[in-house]
This record gives sequence, C-alpha cells and structure tokens, in this order.
Amino acid sequence: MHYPLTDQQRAAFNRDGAVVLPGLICDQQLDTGRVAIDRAMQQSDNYFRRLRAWENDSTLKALCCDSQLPAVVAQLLDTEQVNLFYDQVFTKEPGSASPTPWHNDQPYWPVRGAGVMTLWLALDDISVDSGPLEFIAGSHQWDRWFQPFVAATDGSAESNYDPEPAFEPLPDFESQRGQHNILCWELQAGDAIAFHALTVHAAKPNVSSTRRRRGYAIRYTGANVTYHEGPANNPRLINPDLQHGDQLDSAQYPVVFPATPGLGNHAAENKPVSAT
Ligand SMILES: O=C(O)CCC(=O)C(=O)O
Repeated sequence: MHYPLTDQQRAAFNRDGAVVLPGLICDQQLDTGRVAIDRAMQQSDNYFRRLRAWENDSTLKALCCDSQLPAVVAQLLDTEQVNLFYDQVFTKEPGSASPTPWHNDQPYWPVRGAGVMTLWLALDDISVDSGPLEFIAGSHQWDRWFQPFVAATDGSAESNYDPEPAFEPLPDFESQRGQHNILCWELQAGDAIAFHALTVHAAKPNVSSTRRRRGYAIRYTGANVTYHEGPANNPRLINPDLQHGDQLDSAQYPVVFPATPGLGNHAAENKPVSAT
C-alpha cells in the first residue's frame, strides 16, 4: 500500500511539528493492529512501559518495518534512510485515565540528530472527550530540551529524574495555554498524527464512559542520527550493541527504508523485553 502525502502535509509537518495523516493505515492493518496492541498491553500495567512490542510480535513488526509507514517517514523527514527506533502502546480506557503531561520526547531518548519523529496511530475513533493529543504548534523549532519527568503508573507526572544539567525545567504549559497555538484533532480509527521529537505535546484524559482510546506510537529516525549516551535516557531504550556517536543501524534499530523485505538479518528476532 502506498500513502500519497501532499505538499501541504509536508509543509505543515515542517512548520507546526505535527500533522494529521487521515487513513494512514488500511482496515486490515487496523484490525490486526488492534489485536496485537491488546496483546502488547499485557507487557506492563504502567502507561509508559508498553514499548518495543514489535520485537516479539510479527503483526507489529510488519506494520513498523514492512508497510507503507517507513516511506511516509522518509518523505516527511526528506531523508534517504529511515531506521525504526522503537514502538510504544498508549491506551486510555473509558473514564479511567489521567491526562498525559506536557513534554517533548527527545530528551528521554538515546539519539541525537534533527530527523527523529513519531507516527502515532489511532486504533479507535478519538473525540475531544476520549483522550486526544495536543501539540504546541512550532515548538519543535524552539530547539528547547525539557527535563524528563518520572511518570506514575497511570501516566501522570510524579517527579523529575536525574536530569542532564543542559535540560531546562519544564514550564507549566497548562497554565500558559493562552500564549500558544495549540493543535488538537479528533481522529478516526486508522488516522495518524506525525510529529517531531522536539514538539511539545500532551494528551487529554479519556472521560468518555464507553469508548476506548488505543494509540500506537512508532518512533523513526532519518539519516545522520546517532546514538547518544546520557543520564536522562530511558533505560528501556538502551541499545547494548551501540556506543556513543555510532550510527543507529543495528538489530534493535533496523533500517526500514529503503525497504529490506522481511528485514533479513537486520531486525531483532524474538528477544525478550523485560516487563515491569
Ligand atoms: O498517547 C499519549 O497519551 C501520549 C503520547 C506521547 O506522549 C508520545 O507518543 O510521545
């Protein structure tokens, strides 16, 4: 399947750091993806710790690595190579979830370089009361790196942790809403949002009484992104095969564009990922 990106979508991604891609995945990918995401939910009861599911799931591996998605990323990042970085499941069940606090992603990640982004897939219809994401338009261009927070099990912020001194304290964006252009979209199942790793974002709680809100975030990198060892890195994303400054190509971060059908010997095969 080929997904035709428009010039307007590419321009919006570059300008705002976030853009909606309607109908990015087809019905069959949606159906199989939902089953796989429900399986991946068993990994952990912690909102932020259901990650690297593709390494043990052939459906998610196909979606992340061998689908139309890497080519879409290549166009958005204007890059000749795309690596899969990792995937993450975000599920807010009806009436039960906290808001996801404002943050930007790259300070948590052991990678450096300009071309780092997420395709966040909506696996359910998402309305304003069922946990949509919000983005501060243009914040990826600030080049501001905010201190990571430690999340409570439900995804709410508990505290900051071991910040790199270079990272600045997270402003109270919630109280500064009026100062920013905040983007928030209702989505249909199968739609996606592409966003840059430095775009400041959050998500509302799911206050609906019946609707699930399953999100599947796939993180990708473009060319010239390198491995970074630093104290704020999420320990679950550490790649034991790489050293500071290395190119990312490895079993954990396979090249997915240009296409390498089946990924040959590049991709991680059924390595256990610790559940916490
Ligand atoms: O879906 C959410 O609640 C948060 C998503 C998020 O923060 C991310 O994908 O980086």
